[in-house]
Amino acid sequence: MATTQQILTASQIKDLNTVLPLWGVEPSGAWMQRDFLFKDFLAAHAFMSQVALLAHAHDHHPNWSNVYNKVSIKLFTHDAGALTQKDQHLALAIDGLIA
Ligand code: H2B
Repeated sequence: MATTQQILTASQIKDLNTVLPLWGVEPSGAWMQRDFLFKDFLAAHAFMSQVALLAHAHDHHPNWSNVYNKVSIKLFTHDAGALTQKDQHLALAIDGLIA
């Protein structure tokens, strides 16, 4: 996936609220996070498998946790120590998995 690791500017971070309204963005742009709720553990696990395929395709990987039917995903670019376009694009793709 040809996206850049250029750190998002302050105005791009502000725009995330419009582009990705269901994601919470840390004000300084260190990370973004969203919680996903499913009917049970198997549904949550199926979602995580789909996200794993996306992460592999994007060569970009989430920090995440799962407790039964809840999946919490935090995105940032480890190499940059901040949000980059790679995070924005992966978040959009993850949102695309949800009907
Ligand atoms: N994922 C995330 N979230 N941040 C990174 O900086 C990152 C990654 N780097 N996935 C990638 C893999 C890098 O380690 C490989 C070598 O492309």
